[in-house]
Amino acid sequence: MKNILVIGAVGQIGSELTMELRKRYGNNNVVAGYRKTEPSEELAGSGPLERVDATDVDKMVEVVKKYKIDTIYNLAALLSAVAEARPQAAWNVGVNGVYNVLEVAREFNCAVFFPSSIGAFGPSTPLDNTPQDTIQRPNTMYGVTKVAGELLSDYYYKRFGVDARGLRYPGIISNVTLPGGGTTDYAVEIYYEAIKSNKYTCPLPAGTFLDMMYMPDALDAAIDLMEADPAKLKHRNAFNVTAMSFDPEIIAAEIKKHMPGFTMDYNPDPMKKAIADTWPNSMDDTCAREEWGWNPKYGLGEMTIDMLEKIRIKLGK
Ligand code: AKB
Repeated sequence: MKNILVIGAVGQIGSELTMELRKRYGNNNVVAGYRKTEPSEELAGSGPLERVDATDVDKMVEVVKKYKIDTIYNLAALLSAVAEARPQAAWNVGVNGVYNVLEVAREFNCAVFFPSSIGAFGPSTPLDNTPQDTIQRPNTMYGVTKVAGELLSDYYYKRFGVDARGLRYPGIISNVTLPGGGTTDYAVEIYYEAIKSNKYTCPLPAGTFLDMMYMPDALDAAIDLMEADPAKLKHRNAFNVTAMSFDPEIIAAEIKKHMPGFTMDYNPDPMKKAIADTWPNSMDDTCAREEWGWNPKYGLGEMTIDMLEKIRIKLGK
């Protein structure tokens, strides 16, 4: 990877991934591509910035040529709950956009990173210790687009030799950029609300177990996979990766260890509950561990200490 384009660079993962890539590969070698939301000063001031998105092929080609791009991280997507509210837009970004990126990659010989999700599974998938290769019949538009992206990535590698690689991310927890419209967002909001008001109303019911990961591990996962020796990759794409699995009761109890007065009640959001009920309780990520050395650093305990400390500083509390 010498010249990198991040599409979706102001999003939840994209904003931190762009900064991490700049740290590792040099500020001028990582182009931040954004669409509507204005980038932060840090993002705009630290390296090249272009208004380019996955649905605009001509602009993508212009940027790829201008910066001699050899690797595209395509982080553009509508998260699961928003995708249910706007399924046509979710298809456009999540399928047409992914196709456009792969086509540009084929033409200009770029490697591609595609983030799939636990959303690529569905109600008929085994929910416990979900295998790498298993039934995928999601019943959400988000899931449909993620399965399509996984299959397109495999196809472009086999048919055209495009070096397309990807992960199935669980819920990502970060103290920098807030997620927008995901089913797993509660696991970020709970920390902010704990610090702001010492209480939280959870939109998922007790007993809803989901895989999660702290952002530093999510960034390492993407970059390590793209750096992995291709000879060792049997799957290349759509790797299950997870760092922890918990339900709302467990994360609340972890916060209470540091904030004994913290309380939580429930007001389940029917749509988020319906989506979460079809996602794995916990995934088996053995293939990622064996094929490219996936080994997360943060569990729930370490993550909670770091989240509370960083958000306190951020909110001045
Ligand atoms: C969402 O909740 O939509 C995302 C995801 C798990 O893909 N965080």
